[in-house]
Amino acid sequence: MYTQAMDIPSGDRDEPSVKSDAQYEAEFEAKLARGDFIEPKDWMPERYRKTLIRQISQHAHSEIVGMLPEGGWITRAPTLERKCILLAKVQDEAGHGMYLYSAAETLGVSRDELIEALHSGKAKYSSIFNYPTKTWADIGVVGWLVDGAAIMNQIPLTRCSYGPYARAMIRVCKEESFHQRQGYDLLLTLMKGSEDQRAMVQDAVNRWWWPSLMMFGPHDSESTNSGDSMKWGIKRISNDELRQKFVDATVPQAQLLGVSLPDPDLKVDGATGHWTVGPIDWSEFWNVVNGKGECNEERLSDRVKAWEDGAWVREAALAHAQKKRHRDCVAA
Ligand code: BYC
Repeated sequence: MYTQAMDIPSGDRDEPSVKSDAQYEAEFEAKLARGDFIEPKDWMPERYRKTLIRQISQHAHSEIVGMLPEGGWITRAPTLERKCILLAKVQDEAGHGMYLYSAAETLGVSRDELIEALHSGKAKYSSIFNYPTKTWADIGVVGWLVDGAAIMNQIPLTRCSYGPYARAMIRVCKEESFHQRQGYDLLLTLMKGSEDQRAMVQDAVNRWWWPSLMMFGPHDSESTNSGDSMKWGIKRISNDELRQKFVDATVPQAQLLGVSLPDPDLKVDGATGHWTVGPIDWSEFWNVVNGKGECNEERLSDRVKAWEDGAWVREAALAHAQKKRHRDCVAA
């Protein structure tokens, strides 16, 4: 229903062509080597297309499911200003989901297929959104750490080899930057408040620190998709390198805020100057990714309910578009 009908490159090309697959492949490789974008109508290897659909759609689902943990706090924000900020942030996430679904559609998959995969539990979305937001401080910590990790991961994606994904990321990153700053600002305010408010911030940091580090995905040695994705310029920086950049950027922010990070092994490596962290609990990560996190079931059922409750909006939009098309035809 929402698919942008586009010509997409495929193995069975419409026009008779004198080029062999090897020539197409060589052109594709040459474009990557020059740093040119691959665009929707360009020839691309089937595995490149599938990898992009997988990553972009998982990313889109994450933005959409990511509205849920924060959305529930809009009515409970403590001031009008905080409510406006949170409302704007959650709406931004919806917009990110829409750009990303559109980018995935340019690869020849329909939005209906993608949404069906999410709602049936087949598709993955970021592990981070299967944790509960228990207090108002969680909203600050989600902005600071979760959006902070998201920016670290997404900035290199603005240079990804697939044009529509890279261009979508430029706007997304600008908005994520506002999201991160509003979270940090919220926390700075709470830290200037009462003893209880400071304790609430520390408790939220204790719960979100490790899941935020897991957002970057498994260690490079365990990352099944990285080899191809790095070769094709979809990923520019590895999971572990991005995680390290995030830790190095975040530890001084925690110090400024006046919170401790829940890792007894956290220390500066004298030789490299980097902050090193203790071991990550990958069994927890895989448990959450495989549907057994604290909120997996709730997130999916809330998402399906939101989709079903919104059916009348989609029907009304379609009826309006049909009426307009009919009027335009009559007028022409
Ligand atoms: N959660 O080979 P790997 C946001 C899966 S939204 C769940 O390293 P890849 C925000 C991975 O899919 C933030 N699954 O994978 C929104 C793969 O399984 P499959 C979302 C994960 O793709 C609202 C397997 O583990 N950001 O910021 O090379 C409010 C092996 O991993 C996760 C994006 O989606 C995970 N954390 O690298 C606030 C960014 N990590 O698919 C904030 C775009 C890994 O083979 N995505 N897996 O079955 C990426 O950059 C990459 O997909 C990842 C993973 C770095 C996440």
